[in-house]
Amino acid sequence: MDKKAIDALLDRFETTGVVGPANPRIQTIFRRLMGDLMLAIEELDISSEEFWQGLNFFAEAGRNNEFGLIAPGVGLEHFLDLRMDEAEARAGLKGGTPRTIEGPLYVAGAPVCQGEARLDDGKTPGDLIAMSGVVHGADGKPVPHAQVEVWHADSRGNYSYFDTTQSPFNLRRTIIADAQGRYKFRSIMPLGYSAPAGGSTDKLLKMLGRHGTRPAHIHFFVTAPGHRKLTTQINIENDPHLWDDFAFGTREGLIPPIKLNSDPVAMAAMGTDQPFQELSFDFHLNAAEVRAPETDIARLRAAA
Ligand code: MBD
Ligand code: FE
Repeated sequence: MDKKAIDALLDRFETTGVVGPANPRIQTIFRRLMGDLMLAIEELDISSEEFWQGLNFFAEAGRNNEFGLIAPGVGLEHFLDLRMDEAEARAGLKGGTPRTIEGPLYVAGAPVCQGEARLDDGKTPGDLIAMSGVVHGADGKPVPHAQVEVWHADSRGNYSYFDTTQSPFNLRRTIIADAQGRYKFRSIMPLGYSAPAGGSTDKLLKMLGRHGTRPAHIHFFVTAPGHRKLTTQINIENDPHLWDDFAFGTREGLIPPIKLNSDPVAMAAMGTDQPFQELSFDFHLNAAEVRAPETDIARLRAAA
């Protein structure tokens, strides 16, 4: 079948069974994607068996609620980041902390803490970490009371809420920075997440000869009035998967040095007799009044 025959078929789809006005945006997108799919079937000579296998794969992925994981795993979520970077560059925006993918594991409604927080519930095994920094605004000055939402996996790579063995909102907090824009928290060292074994993402990645593992990371939403929302992560340096992230989330500028603090005074202040890992990372936000697409992206998210 050639392009003309496919086009004629798509014309018929737009003029058959019509009972009212179409949503023109959906109609345009639908026509394009359907036409591209038909062309791919034609040019790759996709068999009927392959077609139904593919359909069943999507159906199962839906039943497993894994499309939110497939999107980063096939690089589409990173692709959206690259498009947003380009849109911001065109709008004349430069500087600012690099964005990177949100992923599917944020949960709205975490406890709100002023200035500092303890993220772990005290019964989660893992090495103590301490992280702190300052939120800077478009003028380079600290932003008083900026909001820092933080979430990360436990030492097995699992996220609370999705892992029902963890306590509610374990390793998740909303920290309101102090009057000097400073935030700090203590928690436990995360391990990189892996796509669930035997799931749709895992099956797809295996067929592509790929693993489904991320390097250890900590997620952030940083928001402040008058500024564009920042969605980002920091990575734990030295992770073997640092530059081999199945979700393509690692970026230059998001790998702060980590150092062991063995100062007895600092250890005592943390209530521990063991040295602990320390990280410092400042966030730099961009001004809101810019002709680039919104970064506060509406999407379906879990809420406890
Ligand atoms: C994660 O923890 C994550 O951050 C992403 C982007 C995808 C899957 C799991
Ligand atoms: Fe994650």
